[in-house]
Amino acid sequence: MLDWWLPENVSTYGRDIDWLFHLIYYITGITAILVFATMLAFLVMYRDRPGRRARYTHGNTTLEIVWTVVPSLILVILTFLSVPAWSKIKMQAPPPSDFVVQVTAKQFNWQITYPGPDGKFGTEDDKTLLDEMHVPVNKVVHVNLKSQDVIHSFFVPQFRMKQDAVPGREILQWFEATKPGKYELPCAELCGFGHSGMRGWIYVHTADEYKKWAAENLQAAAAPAADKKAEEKKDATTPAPAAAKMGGKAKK
Ligand SMILES: [Cu+2]
Repeated sequence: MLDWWLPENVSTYGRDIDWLFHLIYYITGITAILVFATMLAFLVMYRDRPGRRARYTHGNTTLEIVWTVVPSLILVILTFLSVPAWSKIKMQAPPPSDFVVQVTAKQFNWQITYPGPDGKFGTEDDKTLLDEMHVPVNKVVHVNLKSQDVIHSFFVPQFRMKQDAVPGREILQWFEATKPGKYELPCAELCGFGHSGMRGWIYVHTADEYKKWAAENLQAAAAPAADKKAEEKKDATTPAPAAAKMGGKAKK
């Protein structure tokens, strides 16, 4: 019912988050309405009228116990209800995957590093992109999150995923996107003067499109610009695939 104002969910665990979000929203919304209605009723009922004298009251112990115990119980129940989603997304080991990307946050960019053809990070053939990540759809992606300077926050609203990047730590976060598209990756932690401009994009491709993109942008052979130009000439007659149009700003 409230879905119209949340960004579209395109993540496997998004429903678990949305369900909790809506539950908490309804509970706090109904509570707010009850509190304000009572307050308005009391304003009218106990307004000043000629001949009416103020009455001194010591309060009502039963009522005070009730309005302390009930909200406490609700909070405890909400905690227990959120445990499954929290442990699935943050506590348990993520679903196994051979797709690992390194994300290093810095003022004010996301540096996305792919291991390159050898599948290992920290080697010559690593490929680093600035502010863009490309992943296949329906694939568990492991993100190794680091920060070069201050605390940043890796946030993809459509994935219902948010994780702080903390200097000195390497934090493993994961997601599985369920729909191809281009999704915003803003920094959700006030990290300095350029914070508001710190954003990247996550391109979720179909399996085929991703293969094409990876072949063009991640393979060692993809680097020389001269080869690329020759290829473009060859391909000039056929329409360029969507993945190629999205392109990659390779850093090295
Ligand atoms: Cu930031």
